[in-house]
Amino acid sequence: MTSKLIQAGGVLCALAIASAAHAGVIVGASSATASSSFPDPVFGTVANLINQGGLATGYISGVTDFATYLAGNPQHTIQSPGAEWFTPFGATSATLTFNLGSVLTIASVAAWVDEFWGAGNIDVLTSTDGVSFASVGSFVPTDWATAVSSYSADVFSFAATAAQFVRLNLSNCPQPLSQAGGGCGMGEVAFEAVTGRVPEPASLALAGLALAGLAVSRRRKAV
Ligand SMILES: [Ca+2]
Ligand SMILES: [Ca+2]
Repeated sequence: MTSKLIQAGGVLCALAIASAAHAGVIVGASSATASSSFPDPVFGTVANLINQGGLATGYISGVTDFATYLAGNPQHTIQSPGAEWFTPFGATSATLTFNLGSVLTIASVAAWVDEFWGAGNIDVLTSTDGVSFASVGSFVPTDWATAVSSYSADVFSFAATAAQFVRLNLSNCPQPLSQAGGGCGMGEVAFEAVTGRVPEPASLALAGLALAGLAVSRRRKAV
């Protein structure tokens, strides 16, 4: 009986690890910079990418569950004022750098890519110091038709990595279904952080042992 109870504790422990490994919260950057921006604040304000401006449903940075929020398919407006950022006309590439405010463990990028210009390819790089960046991969975002009334996020996930800074290298701007002669355009960018949501194996093992011990002690009292 004792060994079965300990096994049960171990199973609960394993389940806790499995669910924690997939859980993450959505995090917005505290600041952002762009290699070039449209020469008009209505279209060239990079802060519009991290202010939740244009999102039909908002989130609480560091609190809202990332997967649950994105599963709700939150839409971004196609309107630009207070909500979107663009390069000057004719730019085929641009670099966006986001500062998360502190080093977190990042596992995904959610990017709402503008329907009017967009970006054909996005390389994702991370850094802990803002100086030395390493690639975690790249993705081809959805090419929205300019006629859409709103647009969804593309989620790019990668091996969890420690980062305070995330850089997006946009290229192949504008996208094929976008305005010819345009540049790069984005609506919003957010991140999935698993920091603080993954219990340390040592404390989980102790919790599992404590659970098993509790069960054993109850069994003994019953006897
Ligand atoms: Ca737009
Ligand atoms: Ca926005």
